[in-house]
Amino acid sequence: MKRPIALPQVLLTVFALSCIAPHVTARQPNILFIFSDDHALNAISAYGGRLAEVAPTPNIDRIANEGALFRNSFCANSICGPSRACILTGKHSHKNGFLRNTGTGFDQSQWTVAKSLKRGGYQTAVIGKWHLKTDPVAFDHWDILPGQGSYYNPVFISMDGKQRKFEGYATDITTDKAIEWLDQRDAEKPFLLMCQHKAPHRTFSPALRHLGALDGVTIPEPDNLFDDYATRSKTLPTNEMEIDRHMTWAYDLKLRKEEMQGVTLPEFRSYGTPEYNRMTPEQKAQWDAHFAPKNKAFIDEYKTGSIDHRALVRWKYQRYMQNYLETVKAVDESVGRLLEYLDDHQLADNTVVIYSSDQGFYLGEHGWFDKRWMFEESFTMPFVIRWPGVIDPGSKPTALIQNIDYAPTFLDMAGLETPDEVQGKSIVPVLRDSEQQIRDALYYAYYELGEHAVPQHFGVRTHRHKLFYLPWTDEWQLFDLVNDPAEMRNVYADPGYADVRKTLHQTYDHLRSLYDAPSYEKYAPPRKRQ
Ligand code: SGN
Ligand code: CA
Repeated sequence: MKRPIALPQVLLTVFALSCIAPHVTARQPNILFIFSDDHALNAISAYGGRLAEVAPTPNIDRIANEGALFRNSFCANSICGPSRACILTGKHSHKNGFLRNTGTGFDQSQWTVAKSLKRGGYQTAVIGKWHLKTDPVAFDHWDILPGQGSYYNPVFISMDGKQRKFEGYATDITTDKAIEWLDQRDAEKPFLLMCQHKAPHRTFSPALRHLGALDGVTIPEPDNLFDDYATRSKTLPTNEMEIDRHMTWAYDLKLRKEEMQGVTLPEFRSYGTPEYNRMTPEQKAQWDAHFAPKNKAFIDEYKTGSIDHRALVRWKYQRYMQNYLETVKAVDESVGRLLEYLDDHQLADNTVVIYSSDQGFYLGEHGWFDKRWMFEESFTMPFVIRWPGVIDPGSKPTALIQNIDYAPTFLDMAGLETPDEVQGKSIVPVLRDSEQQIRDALYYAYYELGEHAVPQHFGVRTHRHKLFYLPWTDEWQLFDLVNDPAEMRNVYADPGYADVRKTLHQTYDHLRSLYDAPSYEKYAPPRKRQ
């Protein structure tokens, strides 16, 4: 027997509807959120970086050309799970509780944007990389990769809790699944679809059809591939993310153990070849046809002793970038397929399309791969967005935006209320008028306990400057991003920057207080580092 609905519940429902109803627009837009993992701005041609010519991304660029490209788009904490938690909650890590990848899992009892959208009439789905440890809540449909997921023949976990393996390439399969979901959704309701790729995350493994796409291309190097880390934190030289010392031969650079017989290559750590081991014999044959002759040629040359240290770093950089940029190709194709689907189904006009990635990535800048740091390459998130009839095509807003802004933005688009606890701001005013600004400065906090030997740090960035603090070594860093965009010179102690330093300290204190940031000790490791 059904229980009669209790009066307080009826009142609550009426109250909830009265909160929502007045703001709901006649046609709530669909939101297609295409999200990748570790995709640097420098590897998206619309951003016009040094790789734009050798590795164009025409489909991602299409979103920018038909909508807006945000160059000043940043994360709040440059690491996977935390960035995703910031997106879902609109809050900084210390408020949503998911401070680091190694934590206990996202607390699903808290408010999320999916909860409000679902309640506000949206159908919600998330497909692909999730990485929050606890199962998605408030998604009508989910089909996710376990943890980091795999590139080849990946396993997915679906809503029945079962794990199933799919033959093929993760980026393609994630896209297939997204399209399948679009095909069977309830066309009467608006949707939020989060299509979240594993690519181009480490191990930077391309779709087999793209192997060789960059053969014969010399990929431009960044000017600071051989950074000496002078003037900056003493922790930089000990980071474990150098192409030189920490990129692994088999795992990252695709030289299999069998191919390295008879030669001792200097190696920081060996992780083997888990992706190769997942492939079918036919797939391995395709892989080998591409890599084996190149690897042999390299090993033969290495044995002659003619490759000096710098040449070796340069060889690794080329190999790394070939794989990374070839991995991006399938991501761009995924975007193309999804845009085509919207066109073919007359959905383009009422669908907001966003392409973003959980944080940026080092593509050799400072000699690095990986992310974590508040330096530009990993602090930035690509953010291109198309919303026909609202955004002027080809806009390039300069507003400082952050991943905590996505949740309030989605709600604003849908005409739904944003709870007071949310710390981010809607960027809809900027979408309507690209000259608008929504803040003067952003707050950043990184809490991991030393993976890749990157220390915790906390800072602020304005349009022109960046100040951050490293509590483990008690060091401050200050950069002038106009005079020194590559962040090679820490000017914290420069008397010429005394006034700037003072103002930035005030901004830093103000933002820490505004966001109710914790003390440095609260989330520090139990014993003092360094
Ligand atoms: C793994 C990688 C790291 C990477 C983190 C975080 N190591 O631990 O290189 O920084 O993921 O990436 S690996 O040996 O497993 O490849 S994140 O995008 O999930 O935050
Ligand atoms: Ca990531």
